Amino acid sequence: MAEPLRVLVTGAAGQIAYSLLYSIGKGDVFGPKQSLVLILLDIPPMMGVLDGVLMELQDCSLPLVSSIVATADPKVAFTGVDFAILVGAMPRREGMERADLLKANVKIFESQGQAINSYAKKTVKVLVVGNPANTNCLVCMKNAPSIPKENFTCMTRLDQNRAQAQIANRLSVSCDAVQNVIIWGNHSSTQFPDAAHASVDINGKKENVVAAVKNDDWLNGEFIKTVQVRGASVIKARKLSSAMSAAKAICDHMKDWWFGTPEGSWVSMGVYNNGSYYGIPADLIYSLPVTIGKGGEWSVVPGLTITDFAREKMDLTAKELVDERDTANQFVQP
Ligand code: NAX
Repeated sequence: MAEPLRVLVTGAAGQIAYSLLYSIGKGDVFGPKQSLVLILLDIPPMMGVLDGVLMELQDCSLPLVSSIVATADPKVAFTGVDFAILVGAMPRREGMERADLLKANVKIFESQGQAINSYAKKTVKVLVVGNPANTNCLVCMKNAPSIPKENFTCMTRLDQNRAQAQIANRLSVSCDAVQNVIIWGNHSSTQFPDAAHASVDINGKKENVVAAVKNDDWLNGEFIKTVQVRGASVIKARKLSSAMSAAKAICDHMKDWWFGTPEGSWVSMGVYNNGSYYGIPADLIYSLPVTIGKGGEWSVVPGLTITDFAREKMDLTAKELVDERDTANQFVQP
């Protein structure tokens, strides 16, 4: 079996991690032949709960897991990691202003970026899930200058999966028959779920989704809205935020980053924008369609036609990210 990979999950005592750790441990991300050291980081008050998670993971008796480390010490957690999945973040509490939330998260992601810079492998790949995911990822990346910017991504795969499922349901096909739906921008209600370039396999015949759905009003209206507010709809119904589907999306994101995307398909990830993609302002973590090679290097899908309708939506979500970045910058330690 290959040398174990060191995989860190932060927020390990939380609800997403509870589903995620089992899936990673049984091989859903790195495959059935890759052994793993699982590292679980949470904050000191959660160490009792984390101990319970550790016991349960041990009791799952997972052959791929060579050892498990549960800790509140970032140095222990980040040392030598190959992958860091940053799920833990400061949640929005009642009465909390958006700026207060950003302030608390800037602090967390500055210090985690610095820990990555000091202790992780220089080849580490980082996925930020904790919200506001795009801006947290940007802050983290900026605090780890010794790691390539391309190694930092944030998760919009849950939004992609939601969009794919909505279309599959509409066309009564299986989810994997729908490919190449794009999520542009922020993992927030300004995101733009875009089906214009997506395809669907109907009885072995590939068609463009727009042609197959035959209802532009739905695609430009209800479809977009449903995906944009899906997280809030889950909270309203469950009184808790998405966890099972978030864990599945993390696995999908990481698996594609590890194995690469299949020929002819792309996925959406929040990635660092240097200003050369689709007229999006530089210096943002913005969700784009990417293909991923076998070594994990991603490339933005080039040459897609952007309609005026799409342009407006892509710019709106970019503006929100610029505002978030500018607010976050006020709280950056000098
Ligand atoms: P929970 O509140 O259940 O768990 C979060 C855990 O993180 C807690 O155990 C907490 O103690 C820990 N934590 C807080 N600060 C930490 C730090 N500095 N270091 C290590 N651990 C820390 O939240 P959960 O439902 O698991 O959600 C986690 C995050 O994912 C939230 O920020 C949530 O908003 C975000 N989400 C992001 C999604 C995305 O698509 N990008 C979708 C799902 C989810 O809403």
